[in-house]
Amino acid sequence: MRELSVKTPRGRADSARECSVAEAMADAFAAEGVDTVFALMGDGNMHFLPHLRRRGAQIYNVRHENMALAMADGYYRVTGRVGVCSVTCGPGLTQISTCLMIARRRHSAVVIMAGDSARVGGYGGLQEMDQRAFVEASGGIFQPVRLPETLDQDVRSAFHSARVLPAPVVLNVPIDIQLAHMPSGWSYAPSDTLISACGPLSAPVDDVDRVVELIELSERPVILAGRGAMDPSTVAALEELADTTGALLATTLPAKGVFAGNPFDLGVAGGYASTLGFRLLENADLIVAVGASLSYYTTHGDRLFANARIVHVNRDANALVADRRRADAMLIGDAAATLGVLSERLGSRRARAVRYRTPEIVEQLAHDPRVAELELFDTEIEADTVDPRRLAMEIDEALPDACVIVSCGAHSGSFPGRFLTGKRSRQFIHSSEFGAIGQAMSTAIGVALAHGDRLVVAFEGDGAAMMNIQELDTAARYGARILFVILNDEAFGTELHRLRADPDAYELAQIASPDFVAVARAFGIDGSSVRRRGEARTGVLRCLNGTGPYLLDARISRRVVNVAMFG
Ligand SMILES: Cc1ncc(C[n+]2csc(CCOP(=O)(O)OP(=O)(O)O)c2C)c(N)n1
Ligand SMILES: [Mg+2]
Repeated sequence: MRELSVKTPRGRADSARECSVAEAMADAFAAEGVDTVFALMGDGNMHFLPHLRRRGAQIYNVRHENMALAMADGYYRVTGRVGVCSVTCGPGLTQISTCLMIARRRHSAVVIMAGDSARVGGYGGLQEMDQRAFVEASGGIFQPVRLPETLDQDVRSAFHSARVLPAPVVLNVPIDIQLAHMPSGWSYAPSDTLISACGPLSAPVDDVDRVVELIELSERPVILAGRGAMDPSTVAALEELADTTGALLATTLPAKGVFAGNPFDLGVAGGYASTLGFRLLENADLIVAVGASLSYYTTHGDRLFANARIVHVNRDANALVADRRRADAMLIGDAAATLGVLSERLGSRRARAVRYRTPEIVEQLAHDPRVAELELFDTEIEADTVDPRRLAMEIDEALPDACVIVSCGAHSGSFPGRFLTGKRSRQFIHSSEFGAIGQAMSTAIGVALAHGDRLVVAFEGDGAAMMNIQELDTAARYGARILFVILNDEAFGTELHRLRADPDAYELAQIASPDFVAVARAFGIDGSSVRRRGEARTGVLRCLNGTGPYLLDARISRRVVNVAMFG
């Protein structure tokens, strides 16, 4: 006798009916609010996914497991909701190792439902392996479903860990457990019922007073906003704090644009800083980093802030551990609440508000830094290619302010990073954590499928594009609203520029690329190539007039060198 499962108003799932563990697990996922899953099917998850689909979830069939995880990660990054993907056992799981490590480094909340071989027997052990060892070596948290009786605890624990750490969690479910019967009368309470609501956390007043003292001593303070300080009220509080302390403003790459239009904004800190921004950051004597972990990228491999005192405002007391940074003071608390106390303690001691805002610096900041950057390499470029800096600027002008930019790493990734302008309504997602290439297009698909209303623009090098080109098919099938821009120098540009002095090596780094427009068309995606000025703009407008994905194959010059990498 089968009864329908019941979802209570709090999302709790209960069932008195007979069902398999796979089916009950689908109830549990639905109770967690999972309505989107990026998946590639096999023995290990084919008993589960149809049940979840019957409960209303959208299952996106993806072409490679690693990219299913990249999409779930992209989904998390724009929604803040746990991203979910699903892979089969053995070879399905081993495909995801790179994106698992990336999700760990990004602190992304993702749950990966992975099948595992039956504990006894099953295809003579064909796909058996030590999945725990593999997951843990790849940076994932391993959460097994141990027994039907522990399903509720195990699933809840997976979602809870993903959310609070945040981190990628592999929910590992042996096939024989999936097919077993659930004990009658089971119930599921979702992970958010474990987290009791608590008010905003503010740092202790003594710690705040120490920071007031450091601000008082400073001549050239900079307030740096990171991913944890992007909500508009925190941004407003930071701008006010900067006004009253004479500080300049800067952001990490993910927070690029949150201070757009503020005359004291020096832009992004790190390798993608403008020349002026870099100099101002090098000369700063105090950095107040709010919701920013001062990573390798932000400090440009520790080359920035060497002479500055460092104050951290971060909710996470562990924010510094991973990135080896010292802190002269640390305020552990929510940005908005802590800034409120800081502003109160600063009180009337606000007279010296000029500090880093000398007339000379304010005048320099008024100029578009990209103009000076263009002069750095005023070089003749090859016929039928475009300057990647001007390409980014041309695309920038044609794009609406409110869009999401997903950029690659490698040599060409710096051009969108430096030459697209930040806007308050524009979000930047960088995809090269763990130094891995081949992520941007797939991350962008997860972003677009989560966020149908805003155009997503994905920048990917030609070499990286060939690592996830099959996902153009996924973008086409689901009509993802993405402008793919291939930064095509027909080379592993990073290596090419490094090896320039060695003719053999230089040749080895050159790889002729396919006609990406023809490839896109074969997948059902419209596109055009860019070999001259103006063609990018036409392509963007065609994309904006359409409804689905569009691809630009931009043949970029090899003569324009990324100063962040080789300057
Ligand atoms: C997964 C992975 N494989 C290889 C590398 C080494 N690598 C770094 S940059 C690069 C070149 C990538 O070429 P492309 O995407 O065309 O970007 P470009 O450097 O030309 O801008 C390679 C192969 C890497 N970082 N990650
Ligand atoms: Mg290339």
